[in-house]
Amino acid sequence: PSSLCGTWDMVSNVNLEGYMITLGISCYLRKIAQKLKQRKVIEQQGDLYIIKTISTFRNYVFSFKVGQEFEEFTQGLDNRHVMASEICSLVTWEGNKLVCQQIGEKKNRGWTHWIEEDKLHLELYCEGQVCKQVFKKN
Ligand code: RET
Repeated sequence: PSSLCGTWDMVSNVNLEGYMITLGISCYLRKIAQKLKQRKVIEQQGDLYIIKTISTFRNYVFSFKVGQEFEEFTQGLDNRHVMASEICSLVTWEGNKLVCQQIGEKKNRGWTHWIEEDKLHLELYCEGQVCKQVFKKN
């Protein structure tokens, strides 16, 4: 599959609001997050992936190895923690899609990244809410 690596600028962002509500993110933070043009920087160092969500307000960075469970702390988002494995995340390839399941307190939470027509697509989902984002190469 084509590489996800690179710097990607947001072109569309549908239903971030619904996704953030299911995560219990405050109204104040949701209003800020809505207005941000996010940038996604995806890097690969050997089998380690680093995904950076960059904005003028706050960044969210995490890293993982495909196929290896990892503990995630969604700092600055909904601040769910790893202690007692509240969230345990696992990223795998499903065909050309990079798929993450975030197993924890929230049901049916995760995301999927893939490339389609030179665009980076990201679907974020949680408890029936789906946020759909598209990024173009910077
Ligand atoms: C920002 C700004 C501060 C408030 C919120 C944000 C949301 C970030 C999200 C990032 C998700 C990243 C994922 C990447 C997967 O590859 C923009 C940091 C709420 C929802 C899942």
